[in-house]
Amino acid sequence: MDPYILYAMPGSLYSGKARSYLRKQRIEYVERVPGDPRYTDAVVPAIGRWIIPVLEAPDGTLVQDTVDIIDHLDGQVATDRSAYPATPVHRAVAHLLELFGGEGLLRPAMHYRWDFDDTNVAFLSKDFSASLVLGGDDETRDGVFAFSSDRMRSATTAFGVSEDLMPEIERSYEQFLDLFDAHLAGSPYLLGGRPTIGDFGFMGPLFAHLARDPHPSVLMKRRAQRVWRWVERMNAPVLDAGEYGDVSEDLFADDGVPDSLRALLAYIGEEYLDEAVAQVAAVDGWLAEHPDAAEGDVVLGKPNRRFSGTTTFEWRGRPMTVAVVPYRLYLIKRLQDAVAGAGPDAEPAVRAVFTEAGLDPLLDIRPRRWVERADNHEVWGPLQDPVLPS
Ligand SMILES: N[C@@H](CCC(=O)N[C@@H](CS)C(=O)NCC(=O)O)C(=O)O
Repeated sequence: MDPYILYAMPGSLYSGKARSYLRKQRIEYVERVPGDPRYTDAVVPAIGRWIIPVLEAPDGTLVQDTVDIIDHLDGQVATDRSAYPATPVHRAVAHLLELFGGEGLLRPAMHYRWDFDDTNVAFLSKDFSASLVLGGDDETRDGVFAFSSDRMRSATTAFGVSEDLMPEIERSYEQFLDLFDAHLAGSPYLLGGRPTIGDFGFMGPLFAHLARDPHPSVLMKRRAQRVWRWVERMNAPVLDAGEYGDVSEDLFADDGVPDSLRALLAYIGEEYLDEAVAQVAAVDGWLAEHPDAAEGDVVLGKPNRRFSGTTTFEWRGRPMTVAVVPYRLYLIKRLQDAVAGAGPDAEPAVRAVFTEAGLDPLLDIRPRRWVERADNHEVWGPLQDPVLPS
């Protein structure tokens, strides 16, 4: 059988999530960069936008989006190696961690990549252009980096980075490192002895930006050695947990959540709940103003439109304005679907853990249309009664 192909690049946030999954599951794959003509000639026209990662299966099927890539592959691995925990609390927590990792940690990832040019930019320039152009002279490469980095730099403000809030963003990230590092004292992965979608969600920002770019990599190594080791472990095709001794690959016993993980969840409740709620409310507001948007329509009309305006919420006692990203609703819906799928008997245990962390509103909030996915695009779901904070 031909191997899978992952169109990706080392410095790309979401590529790190998909690559880690392929490696941890020991799936044979080769990686191609977006500078490869096959990406431009075949993948972009088929997917309808420039986006990475994209997985090409041996039968030629193209799968875009890390959630769908993991789903596509996870159906083929042994149940006891699935990235989706079988028990309800772990499963819901894994969805929440995937959301926070891929979307919530974007802010420190962007800040530490683009606001430290003295230490970062020489590396970034070579690293980006090596994947974006195959061959080419230095002048071409520098031009490609200038173009792509301008876009990404301006995206930092879309994710809430401003001069004013930078010190607080750094304090918040340092607190995150301390909590995650403390949790890793007890287990090699977030939910115990093997990685779940929560770990893969964390891996995007923590690998591509925060462990790899020069400035934040030193911070992580100095402040949170266990987190740095977790990143290394998440790229290894073996357990890579020697420092834990004779550790089992099971998740925590009895669907349990240790105190160190409860502390991390409480941090996510403090840091991210208001933002997530504001995103859902803002997408609902957009839908109220666009009653023509119908079930199955591509969200915002074009697959490469990612933002539906801005929203402002209170973060650490200060107003923060960010872009509204409808895609996040896809992740929140999947969290709620996982809880519903576990059945009414399982719900109280999930709710207790979420309530303790102040995250229970995420179990109930609902816009008038969810974001779903079809044919590698985000599409609107059916109309429903919204449930929003008053
Ligand atoms: N939801 C997507 C996000 C993928 C994504 O945003 N990838 C970035 C690179 S890390 C990208 O291709 N950005 C291109 C652009 O925004 O134009 C996933 O999980 O795969």
